[in-house]
Amino acid sequence: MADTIPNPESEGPSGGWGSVKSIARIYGDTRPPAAVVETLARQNKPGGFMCVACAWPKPVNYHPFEFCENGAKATLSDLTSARCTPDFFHDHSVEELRTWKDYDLEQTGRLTHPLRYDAGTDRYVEVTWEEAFEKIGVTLKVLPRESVVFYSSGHAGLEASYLYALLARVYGNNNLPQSSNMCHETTSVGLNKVIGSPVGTIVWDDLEKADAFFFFGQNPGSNSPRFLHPLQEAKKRGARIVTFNPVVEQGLVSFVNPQSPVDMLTGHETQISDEYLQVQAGGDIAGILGLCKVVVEADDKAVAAGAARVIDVDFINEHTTGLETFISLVRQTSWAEIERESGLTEPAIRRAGEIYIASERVIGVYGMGLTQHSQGALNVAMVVNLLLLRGNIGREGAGCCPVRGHSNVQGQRTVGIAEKTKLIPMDKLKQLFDFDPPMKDGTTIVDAVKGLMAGEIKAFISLGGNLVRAVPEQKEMERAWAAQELTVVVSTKLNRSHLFPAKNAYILPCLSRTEDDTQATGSQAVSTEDSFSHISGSIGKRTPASKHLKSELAIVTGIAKATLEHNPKLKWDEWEGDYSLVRQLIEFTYPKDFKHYNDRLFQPGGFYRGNDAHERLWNTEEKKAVFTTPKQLNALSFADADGRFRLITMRSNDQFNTTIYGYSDRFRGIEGTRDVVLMSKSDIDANGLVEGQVVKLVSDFGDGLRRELGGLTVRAHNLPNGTICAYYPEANVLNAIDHHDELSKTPASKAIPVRIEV
Ligand SMILES: Nc1nc2c(c(=O)[nH]1)N[C@H]1C(S)=C(S)[C@@H](COP(=O)(O)OP(=O)(O)OC[C@H]3O[C@@H](n4cnc5c(=O)[nH]c(N)nc54)[C@H](O)[C@@H]3O)O[C@H]1N2
Ligand SMILES: Nc1nc2c(c(=O)[nH]1)N[C@H]1C(S)=C(S)[C@@H](COP(=O)(O)OP(=O)(O)OC[C@H]3O[C@@H](n4cnc5c(=O)[nH]c(N)nc54)[C@H](O)[C@@H]3O)O[C@H]1N2
Ligand SMILES: [Mo]
Repeated sequence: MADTIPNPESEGPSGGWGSVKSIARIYGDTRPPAAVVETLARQNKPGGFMCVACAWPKPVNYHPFEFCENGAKATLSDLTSARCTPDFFHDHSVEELRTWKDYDLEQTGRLTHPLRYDAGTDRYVEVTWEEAFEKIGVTLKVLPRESVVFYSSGHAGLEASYLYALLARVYGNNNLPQSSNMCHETTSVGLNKVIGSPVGTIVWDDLEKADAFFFFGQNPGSNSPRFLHPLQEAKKRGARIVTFNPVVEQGLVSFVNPQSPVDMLTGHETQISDEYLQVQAGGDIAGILGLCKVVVEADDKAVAAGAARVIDVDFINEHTTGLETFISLVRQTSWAEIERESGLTEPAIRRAGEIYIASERVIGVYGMGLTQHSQGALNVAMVVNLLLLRGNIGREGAGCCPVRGHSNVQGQRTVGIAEKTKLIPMDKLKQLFDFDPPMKDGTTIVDAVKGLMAGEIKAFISLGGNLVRAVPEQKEMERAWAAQELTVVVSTKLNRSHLFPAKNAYILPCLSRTEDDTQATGSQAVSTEDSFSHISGSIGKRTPASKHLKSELAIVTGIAKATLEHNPKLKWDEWEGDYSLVRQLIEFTYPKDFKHYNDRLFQPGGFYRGNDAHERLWNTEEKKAVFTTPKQLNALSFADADGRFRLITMRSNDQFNTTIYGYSDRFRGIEGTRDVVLMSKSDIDANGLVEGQVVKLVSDFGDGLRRELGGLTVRAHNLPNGTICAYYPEANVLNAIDHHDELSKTPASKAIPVRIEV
């Protein structure tokens, strides 16, 4: 057992009464109608609706309330009684709204009417759907095809997403970047490179059989709280948990199950992590190399003693390539180098390594703490190296578990929202719809932002999201966004991306997944894919927030009809009237993944679309799983220098990305403000600062551009020296667009080089 982890800042364990209070506060704030409990009870169950927040899987044997603090907040915020109407926009100019905080924009409530920007009055005004679609179509028709981007955030269901990708391709490009370009693109590209799977390899049963979980840079307590239930169960049966994270995250320390009356009454806490390694930001490559060194040393001893091998020799011989060069680097690298680059001690890494060796079945879990770095793909490859050493992929109770963000972010990629043409069965599309699909790769988010800044991108359609607020280079992005010919944002709530309108700008308000979606043939279901590649149907029952809302699918078909030339194979009206026809198209396009799609839509726990790596079939170039020899020992693109810090941009449990529900980060003990910079006490002292002092962070990327964020109060926090934290999205102004994962171009949001100015 690890020493007790000092976490004086936290208000107590994650889950528990704190989470109930925190949900109740949103409930109070957002005043949902009385049937809200009934709605929450239907969340994530067969025949119910699938959570609008994250992509954590839905178990077959669900709890009475299969939702968490995070999901409940997202649902309640969709069910708010507050309405953001044309009258509101009459009262507030866009210039004025730009001075509002993200939280205040969110509080205006659900958007109710389609809106058009009127430059003369600097206001959004009501517009009919017919006029909006027609004007959007007119503008799109004359623009060069390459200059238009079709962005999506991972909310929309598989049906709308499939048609959205089709719209872009028939229009004439593959410019289909997605929020995962800022998130798990490192997985889509990096994991795919080494095991031939762009997604995680485990399923629910594996969670129940694992002997150990190794967490790298993923924070289940805030970001996927339903994960804490299987973790709690795992602890009860004696599984071990090891965490690599610079920040002591409460959900990885202890948990009181808010779904368990006994736990709630007795305050019974489950200790989560057996070992908590506060690696410095960007230090995981060295840290994991250290774990591998422990394994290799133990294996050498076993060989010398004629004992059973520690590495899985049979698996490695049959299934992998690259072990020798990797192992020789492991042997060459000294513990002194590992300690320096990871910020961890050899004994701490040894204790974690011993747990790895002692555990028959291990799951490697990771999130943004690994993916959002300059060498994010190398981080991911290192987790795979560790797992491969003992055959921990493609075996019961073992595997690789990247935890996805948005509820359908993985699924949107599965059904064609992708900028890379090699991922798309273009021949099938040609056959189905009788057109010549564009064969040139489309743009990633990084390239789209650069294209915007260069004036090459003229129009952005956004199916959800808040791109202007979510990307690096925010100040420049706001200017470039507004300089376009056309912006169309399909949204449920007002956000900052709406406040930099292009010459022609539209806000198109859509239904939430909790709401009834009635079309020509009756009430429609949609579907989503979770982090374990299971697909579940979802039916909303709530009365829509406004009678003027359209479903995301109907908005896509509306734009398509107004923009594309007539083609009898494109039956937008029929598809809009009956979503099961779209599911048939998806099944035809992706027969292996979506067999009997309509029949299996409501299978409890969702239906599994399979994963070759789970079966030890490796779709890599080498047709094997690949050991990667790291070319450097940290995940950074810059060297340490005096006064330079590695800035982590962090999320609280009181936000969902750019949506800020409140100012209570209770797990970290930060209340009433987000304008803080967290530092270790010794860094505060060493830099001549005092707690409570207000400072400015300045980008130290080295390209000569001045990027700064002021007004941040210094707070002492339990952190490794050299690593500091500030909140995302506020801190996005500090990141440079060229600071991204080398392989996948995912912005490096977790170790931004900065200096502190007073
Ligand atoms: N409540 C809530 N839930 C969410 C979201 C939200 O904003 N709020 N967002 C959703 C989305 S889109 C996503 S992608 C997921 C994100 O969920 P996560 O993947 O958990 O993302 P983060 O919280 O950004 O970062 C995860 C952890 O990485 C740690 N970390 C930072 N740098 C490093 C490093 O160099 N090494 C290591 N080992 N750790 C590091 C941070 O301290 C943090 O605890 O959550 C989803 N769920
Ligand atoms: N510095 C820094 N930057 C980051 C990150 C980080 O950790 N640090 N994380 C990155 C990550 S992981 C991600 S995923 C991106 C997120 O980037 P985005 O996905 O673009 O942003 P969100 O904040 O999730 O989008 C919120 C908006 O979506 C709309 N919305 C909500 N529900 C629905 C719906 O059902 N349908 C539609 N059409 N719209 C809806 C609402 O209008 C809301 O304002 O940000 C990235 N940026
Ligand atoms: Mo994400």
